[in-house]
Amino acid sequence: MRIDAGTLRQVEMPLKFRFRTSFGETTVKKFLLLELRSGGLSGWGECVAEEGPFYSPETLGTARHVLETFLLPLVLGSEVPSPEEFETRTSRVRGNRMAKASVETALRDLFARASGEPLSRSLGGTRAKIEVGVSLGISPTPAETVANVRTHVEQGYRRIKLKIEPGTDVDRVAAVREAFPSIPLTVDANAAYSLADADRLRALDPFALDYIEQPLHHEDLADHAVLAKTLKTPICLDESIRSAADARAAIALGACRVINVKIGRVGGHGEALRIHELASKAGVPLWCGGMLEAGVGRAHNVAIASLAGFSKPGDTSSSSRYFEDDVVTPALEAMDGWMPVPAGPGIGVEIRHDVLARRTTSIRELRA
Ligand code: OSB
Ligand code: MG
Repeated sequence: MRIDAGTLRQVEMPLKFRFRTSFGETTVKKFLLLELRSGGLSGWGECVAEEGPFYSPETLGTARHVLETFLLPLVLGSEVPSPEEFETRTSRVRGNRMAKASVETALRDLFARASGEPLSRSLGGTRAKIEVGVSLGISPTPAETVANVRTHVEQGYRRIKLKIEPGTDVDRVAAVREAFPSIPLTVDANAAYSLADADRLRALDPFALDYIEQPLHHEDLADHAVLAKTLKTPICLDESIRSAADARAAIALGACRVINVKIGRVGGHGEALRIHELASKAGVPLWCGGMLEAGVGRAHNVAIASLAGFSKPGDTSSSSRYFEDDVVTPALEAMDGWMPVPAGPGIGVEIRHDVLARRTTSIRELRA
């Protein structure tokens, strides 16, 4: 397809809740939204880079710079025979995976729309609905944590994940376990611990967590492998897995038994598919993580999570949990913990230009 033109917007949407993690707090979701046009069709990609370099080294500013200077010129005004061709053209650009993923996902949407096929099917997805859980930020007290869990259990979410940090961990998990003895429960430390805290992490073993997500430093596979030997609870890696090569190394070292796949963190659907292939062969279950995405990013997550290897509930909860109104229609909503996979062409949702116009804070038209 010839990529005729595009639009790069910055969009800002207030969150309905404060989302606190071990690395910071978010109250307004700010993101870049990329539209690529070919003939009469548009393909959409959402960049998940955050304002500051705290979850990942990328930011809104670096992503914009890399997109405008290095990535978009390789597709605008050019014949792009396949989404994979974008990966080939940009293979000498290192890192900057969230920036890359926003183009790659927009191309995947565009190509799937052109063939009239749901993106889920073109990626090899087999499920008509996906099982979803919810990621709950750190609350001020154990009692508030339990109340928040109760709300989401009542809404049918099929796994609850609690954000933790050193000192705000065992008390929360103990309180939630006491109130809900048998719900699937996990924790996510966002790399806030070190091996010196191993006793604190082992103190979580009695609570039958499905896994502990990213306890240690984002670059330290070796320490995760050491920790894994002394923990009963399986380790799931998030930040540490930036590519299929990272996934292969982590599995070979015994650093994790579960992987959280985020399309942005790994650079696009293509790399997510390579992780899916190797993890499936190794018998390592996957689940689809989230970055508080708005509708476009959420729809891409739902598409990849429809593949068989995504066998645990993901963080792709209902849009209405996060936002008053979303930039796509129909909004992506779970029912009783199951999210339907859209059956229409591409990501299967349409842009709400009224909402987009209200929420756009900058706009740049892109031409060859
Ligand atoms: O570590 O999974 C994470 C959000 C922003 C950055 C990192 C993470 C998260 C979440 C939220 O856990 C998942 C979601 O609801 O989108
Ligand atoms: Mg995480």
